[in-house]
Amino acid sequence: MRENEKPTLLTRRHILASGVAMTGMIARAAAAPEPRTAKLRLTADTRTLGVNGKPAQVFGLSGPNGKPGITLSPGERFHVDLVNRAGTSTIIHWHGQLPPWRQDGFPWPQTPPIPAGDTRSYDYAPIAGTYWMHSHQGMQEQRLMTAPLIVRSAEDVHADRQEVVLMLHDFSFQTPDELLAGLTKSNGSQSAMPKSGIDKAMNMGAGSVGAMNSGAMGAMNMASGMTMDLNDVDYDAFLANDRTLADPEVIRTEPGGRVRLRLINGASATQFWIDLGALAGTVVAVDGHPVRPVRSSLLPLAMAQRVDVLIDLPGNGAYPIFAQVEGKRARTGIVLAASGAPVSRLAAEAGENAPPVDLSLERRLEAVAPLAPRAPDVKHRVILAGAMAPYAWSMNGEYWPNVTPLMIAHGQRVAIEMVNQSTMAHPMHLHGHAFQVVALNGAPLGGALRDTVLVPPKSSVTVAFDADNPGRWAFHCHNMYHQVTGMMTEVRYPAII
Ligand SMILES: [Cu+2]
Repeated sequence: MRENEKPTLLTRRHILASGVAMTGMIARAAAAPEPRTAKLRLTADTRTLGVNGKPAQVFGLSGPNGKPGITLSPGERFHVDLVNRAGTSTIIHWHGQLPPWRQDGFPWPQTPPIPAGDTRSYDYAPIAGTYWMHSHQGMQEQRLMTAPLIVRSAEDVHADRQEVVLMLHDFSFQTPDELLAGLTKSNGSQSAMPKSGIDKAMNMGAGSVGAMNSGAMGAMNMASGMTMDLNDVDYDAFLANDRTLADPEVIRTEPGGRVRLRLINGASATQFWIDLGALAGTVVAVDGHPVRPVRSSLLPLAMAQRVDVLIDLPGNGAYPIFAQVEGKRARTGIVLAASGAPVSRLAAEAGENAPPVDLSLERRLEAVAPLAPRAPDVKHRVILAGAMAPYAWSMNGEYWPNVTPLMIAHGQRVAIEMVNQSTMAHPMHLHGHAFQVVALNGAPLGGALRDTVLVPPKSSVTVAFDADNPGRWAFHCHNMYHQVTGMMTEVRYPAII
């Protein structure tokens, strides 16, 4: 692990003089007094992944060391050349980061996608925490154009703990176009068809929840016996760091050591329950932002969300970290194992279906650095609607790109109430701002700072933020099939050209 390596001290002059050839050495200089100034290279590419014993062509984003994504040291700028070798145009969004809007990686007319073969440069001051990056072009995210973006804090560097990143994906051998055609039935074919809305409806009043429920279920949903929809797509596999449970990643740990587990849900249309099994976890951050510690071993993780968990390993054993798909028995995961500890084969399915991902954790979260108390200057109410048939999803009755921007002005305190009138949960993501969760179903809350919040069926969630980053910002559902069928709008400051 990086923190166990001997720091390499380099002066600014050395770094500048040595240029790109020094990048590898500089990358290990975690404790150096001067932040790195060299540019990092990030390559968007294609790769072959083995899934269920078969090869699959997918996209990838590899950093300077050839591994997925980028890890930055404390104080280091996000100074990156993004090289497009994907064979098609692309644009990469730095999910949850707060760059100037033209560096956000969204295909606005002012910031078009990067043509195949071209390079685009980025340079901004990142915020520390667990973030990720993904394509915002077409349906490339569905084909795994995603990677971790980890910005380490000074505390991370000095703490005596191992850092482990666990990134989740859903995977299908069908193309995103085929999956979407099945959902919208636009191809008229039955062969590439995901489950119908009726087949996959899960009656919440029928006691069909698994052992994981243990009081975590949203009471409103239980009480109403409402039918809700889960898992639009039937995936062929669920991946943890690109691997299934048939051949999971085994991360060797120190006996009795401490781990900071950085979990990222990079799936296109799947939500998970993180199950730490025998291990006790302490949640210390969500979506990169510190929260007051919450003890839990069972953590809901909506699409695009992250959660950081501190885990004290009890001894010399091997400890699986499972991620179980909501409404299903299917799961994926990794293993934390002391060196030499035998790792037994793990069943690909849990004993019972997991319940729907809910707000049970959200309710318990408190930001370490909440917004200053202040009444909102502007309130927007956004109705989330849609259905499985016809398959289309909207915000305030509008379908992207035919939308009316939500206008805000620099310096305002903004509140957005999201009211979900549909029977499906929507993980809602706002670009360019960290918001605080301030009410759940109208009940006030001094909740977490985040960039993505789940709005369960027939529920409302209110978030607030300070308008401090002028530009054009996407605001959308992070279920990729909801987004591409319309569930996206714009939050806009005046006088942006
Ligand atoms: Cu949605």
